[in-house]
Amino acid sequence: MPETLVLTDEVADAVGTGRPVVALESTILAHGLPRGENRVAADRIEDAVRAGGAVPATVAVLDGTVRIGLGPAELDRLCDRDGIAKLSVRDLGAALALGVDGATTVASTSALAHRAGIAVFATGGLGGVHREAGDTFDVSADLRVLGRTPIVVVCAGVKSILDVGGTLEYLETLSVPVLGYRTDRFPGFYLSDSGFGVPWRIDDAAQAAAIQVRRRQLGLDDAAVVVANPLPPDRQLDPGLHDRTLEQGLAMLAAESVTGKDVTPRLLEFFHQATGGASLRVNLDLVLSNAALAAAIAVALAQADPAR
Ligand code: PSU
Ligand code: MN
Repeated sequence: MPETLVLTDEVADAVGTGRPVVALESTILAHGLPRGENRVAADRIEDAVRAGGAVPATVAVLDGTVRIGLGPAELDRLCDRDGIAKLSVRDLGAALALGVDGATTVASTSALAHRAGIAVFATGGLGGVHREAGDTFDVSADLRVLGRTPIVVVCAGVKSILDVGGTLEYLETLSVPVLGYRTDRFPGFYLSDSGFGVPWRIDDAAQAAAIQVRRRQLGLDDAAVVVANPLPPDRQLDPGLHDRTLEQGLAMLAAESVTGKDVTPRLLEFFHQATGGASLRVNLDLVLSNAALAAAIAVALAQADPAR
């Protein structure tokens, strides 16, 4: 039998000696960013983690093996090829048994990173409750998996295409804490403020680490901690452009009957085209910012709880 979980030597060494590691997802590379841009972004995101003093570990499935940490050739393969599957947790068994290549979502990256001993994960935006969820039952698997996976996830909130209030209610039901980083507002991915507040505000990485340490001490850390990190308002997508594009994008999804796991990639692509690349710049900006903050939290957590 092949190994199921393969760590690079660098990641295995860092995990084994308690040094800071940040997991990164691959769906944003393979399905969230356009070809060409995605490969450049992959390096820049890893560089942002390294600059913050942590080891990056991009997660994917290659030839039916879970890889925790990817080299340049593997990132090329993920970013440049057709036929990379989008793998949530439910897809992992099939992907491994059938030997496919696939990118991991927030749900599957969190679950796999935790199994590899990694405590912090950076992404762009979480999946959530879709606007028509009452009829379609489209609630991202990200939420349920975060409800049972002890990892700190740094994100820029959830995409504005979602039912943001419904998503926050669902996270409350799952006992997933949501911490606003230097803000009282829950970010809306492209927008600095989704229109909803957060239950807790933190002002530095050490506070995020302290919260996770206290949860561990209580034995109540079975769910993830979401750290919501907004872009500053002067770097967000222009709200007027955002609202127009969202309306057109939702109409496009309905007209083309896009459903299921194709919704998120199609809408991101639509935004990137309809805004003439403005949303792409914002998307990259927020992922880099999240990677840097995740590195700072991983460093603080390694200092605060070296025993783990
Ligand atoms: N946010 C982004 N780009 C993405 C995603 C989120 O900026 O590509 C991906 C993440 O991998 C997330 C997934 O887990 O979309 C959610 O997909 P769905 O809505 O089908 O659950
Ligand atoms: Mn969905």
